[in-house]
Amino acid sequence: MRIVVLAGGIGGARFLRGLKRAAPDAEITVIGNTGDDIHLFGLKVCPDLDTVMYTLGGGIDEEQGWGRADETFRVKEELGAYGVGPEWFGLGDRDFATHIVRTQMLAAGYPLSAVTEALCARWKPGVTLLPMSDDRIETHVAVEVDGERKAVHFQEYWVRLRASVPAEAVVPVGAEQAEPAPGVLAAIAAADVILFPPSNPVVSIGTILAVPGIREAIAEAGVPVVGLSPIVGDAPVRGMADKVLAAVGVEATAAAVAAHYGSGLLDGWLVDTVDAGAVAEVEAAGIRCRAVPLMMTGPDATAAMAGEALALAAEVRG
Ligand code: FO1
Repeated sequence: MRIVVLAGGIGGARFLRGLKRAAPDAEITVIGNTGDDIHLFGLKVCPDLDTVMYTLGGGIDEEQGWGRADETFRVKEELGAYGVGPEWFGLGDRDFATHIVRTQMLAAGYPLSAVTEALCARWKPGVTLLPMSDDRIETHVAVEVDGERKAVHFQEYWVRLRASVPAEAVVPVGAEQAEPAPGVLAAIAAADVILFPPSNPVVSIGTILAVPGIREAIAEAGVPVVGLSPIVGDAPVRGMADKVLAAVGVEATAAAVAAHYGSGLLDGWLVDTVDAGAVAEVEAAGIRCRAVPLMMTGPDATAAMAGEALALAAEVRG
């Protein structure tokens, strides 16, 4: 079975670990979000691609959900000693190697998709990891700070500001001129199932869908598209999805996120058991809905969730 998964950072990566357990024989292609990418110290950092690669490759800092395990920060400290920032983005020594290799391959003319393939040759994530695009796309957030309205890079909003100020707008800069990376549309066309894991619906999955051609390809794929709510009990499970959902005028509820994707895209939607009351509302929107445990409390729970998503896809297929 060929499964295509649109993934952001931590939530998507953890879900993928469960999906690999639930469907060990499946051919999984991950379309990774690159809107979180940031250029720091002359290096290109791809947080969501790296989080998937490290999580599935066994190198992730499990407790943080991002960055490498057993990390040290000597280079960051030395940069700080030179007064070279930003100090608010924690790049570790092991992680720096990934960004150095990526940046020198990009400088040699390799597209991001080829670079990602090369990095994955080391990590062997057990999935095909494709960036959503080889073109530069960076999410910026319009905020009002000290009475001044400005656009900050997503990472500054997320990490330095901790999403403590309302996001007035979220803009994937460059998306309109971008193209899907090689293999992305082909993977969607060849898929038997397409899954939206509990990643951020605005800055992760929303950004992937903003690449011209991807949303249309999924809508026209003619195969079950099933999503899992990142919102449980009217609050995001992790991260601050509610902050960016507000920016796009979407309530932080499991039903509102399903409606946000829409029945033109979604065939099925999993909500957590605490949101069982939302099932009727989602079904009324033309999206098949089931209430199952959605807390990724460990590998067994995550594998069970992934199994439920595949079961709903089978039910939708009929
Ligand atoms: N998140 C933080 O909250 N603080 C950090 O200092 C931080 C550093 C960092 C470095 C590399 C990387 O790949 C991810 C990092 N993240 C950090 C997480 C990152 O902001 C998020 O994973 C995504 O951008 C949102 O999904």
